[in-house]
Amino acid sequence: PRESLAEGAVLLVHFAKDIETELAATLDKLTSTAPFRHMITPGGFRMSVAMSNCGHVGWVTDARGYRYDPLDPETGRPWPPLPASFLDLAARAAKEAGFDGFVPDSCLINRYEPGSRLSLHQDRNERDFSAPIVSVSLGLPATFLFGGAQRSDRPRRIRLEHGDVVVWGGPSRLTFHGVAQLEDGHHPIFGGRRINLTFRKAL
Ligand code: MD3
Ligand code: FE
Repeated sequence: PRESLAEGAVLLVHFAKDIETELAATLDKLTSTAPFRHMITPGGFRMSVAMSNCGHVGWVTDARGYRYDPLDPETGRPWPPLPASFLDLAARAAKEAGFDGFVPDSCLINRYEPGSRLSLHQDRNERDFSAPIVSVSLGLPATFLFGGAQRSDRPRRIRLEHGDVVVWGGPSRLTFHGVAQLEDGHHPIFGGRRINLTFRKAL
């Protein structure tokens, strides 16, 4: 089932569920190579969401600012490559939403624990806003905050569950968004956590 959230934004309900075991195993491998870490914002705050990346470049933040970096600052090594199963999932989801030929070069892996949140922001560190962003939710459910073109626009609350995939493109690409504080819970595969994969064409 698919649900239109706004112009250019499509929710593909439970789209990734049939490959949950593959995704979980792949995530364990990736994050043993490039471990989750809590990054620091340019303003000096530690993010409550732990992050890692795979792909040609990874999204990082530190005292120098936000950027895409080909090297993991923690290890000094390149990020692990995007696994074929990830590329395939992102391309299939984008196609389903009308973005044929989507080839991401970066995947940000976000890990939420109870109490973790992501405040309202825009994704604007990418070079080409005509490419969509594909996001995959795994594990505990979350309340996604979907705002407007202005930070002051009151956000809608959208429940995102295990296996849900959202494609954000066109007029939705630069909307303000965030994630409400994660509630406690237990998921049979991911335990007391939520993982979000965000596929982007950064370069
Ligand atoms: C709507 N992550 O990493 S993914 C992020 O659940 C981020 O971890 C959230 O926002 C998470 O930057 C939400 C959904 C998402 C991603 C990008 C968007 C929604 C978006 C860009 C434009 C509009
Ligand atoms: Fe974002």
